[in-house]
Amino acid sequence: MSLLGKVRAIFGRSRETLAAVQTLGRARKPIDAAFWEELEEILLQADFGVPTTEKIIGGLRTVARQEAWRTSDQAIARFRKDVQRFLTLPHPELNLTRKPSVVLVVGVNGSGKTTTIGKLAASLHAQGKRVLLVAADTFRAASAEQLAIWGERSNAEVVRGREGADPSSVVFDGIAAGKARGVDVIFIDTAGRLQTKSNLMEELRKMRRVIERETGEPPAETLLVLDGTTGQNAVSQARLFNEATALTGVVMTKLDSTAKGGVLPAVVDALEIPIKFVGLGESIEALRPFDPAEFIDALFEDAPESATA
Ligand SMILES: Nc1nc2c(ncn2[C@@H]2O[C@H](COP(=O)(O)OP(=O)(O)OP(=O)(O)O)[C@@H](O)[C@H]2O)c(=O)[nH]1
Ligand SMILES: [Mg+2]
Repeated sequence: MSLLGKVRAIFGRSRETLAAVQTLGRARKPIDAAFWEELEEILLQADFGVPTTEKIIGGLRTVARQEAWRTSDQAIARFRKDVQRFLTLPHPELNLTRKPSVVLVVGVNGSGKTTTIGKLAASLHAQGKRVLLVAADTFRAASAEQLAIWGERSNAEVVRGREGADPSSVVFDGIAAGKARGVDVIFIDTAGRLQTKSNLMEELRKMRRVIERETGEPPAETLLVLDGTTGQNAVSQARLFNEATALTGVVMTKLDSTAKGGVLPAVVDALEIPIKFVGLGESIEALRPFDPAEFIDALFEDAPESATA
């Protein structure tokens, strides 16, 4: 199967919910109250969430009135374009122009931070960059070990701190080592934390301040790693991590599991920060730059015709 085909197959799992949108379009139903209700129901099921669903449907209803649409296929064609436009924000690629560029990686427990760093490090190494991984997760000894394994796989260097050390001191050491060695990119791996624990969020602010002080600038990138299968809680995570750390991008992982597609537009709508990468599996190559057009095509393409019969 081609890589694009594979991406389609993977994203396509979200279709189990979103295929219903396609079916609704194909049915060429009259555009009436029942139609809008049905569309709303489907979007809520697909994890778009209430605010994003209302925004999308509100916009569609206005255009439907203005352009005197008669049947659902017209509304659904426009819906597809609207969602793609929604997902398209400026600067979807990593901004790594400084030397060194510091990338701070944050998120809740188990969202995929360490794995994503490993995958990104491998891809940057392949592009000829010298990469350093900093294990600022000093909470568990096993996590520095896990990062070290990713360092070996991706040909990146690793700096770790003592177990229980202040994460900010490890960040300080990591940046000093990165500067001394002349690396291009420094990834800071942080411990997973609940977005509602204010002391842990304060710890992230402190790491951010150390980065600013030691490099003269905020992190080149602050990436929030979200588990795509967590549904609407991802929106709360996005908001609170953004308040604490001024995010520049989101990585949505585990889209190969049973993620519902709507969480991507919901997060982008809440933050107005681009999704930069999507995780499509556990292996080193299973990370892709996020392409809204590809995502939308995958969601809607090959939706089973038979569903309308
Ligand atoms: N299926 C799938 N699994 C993933 C993906 N990304 C990460 N994982 C798995 O999710 C689990 C947690 O990943 P980690 O990278 O350890 O997550 P973390 O955010 O660093 O976790 P903590 O440091 O404990 O907070 C591991 O088993 C990974 O292999 C993905 O895109 N797809
Ligand atoms: Mg980790």
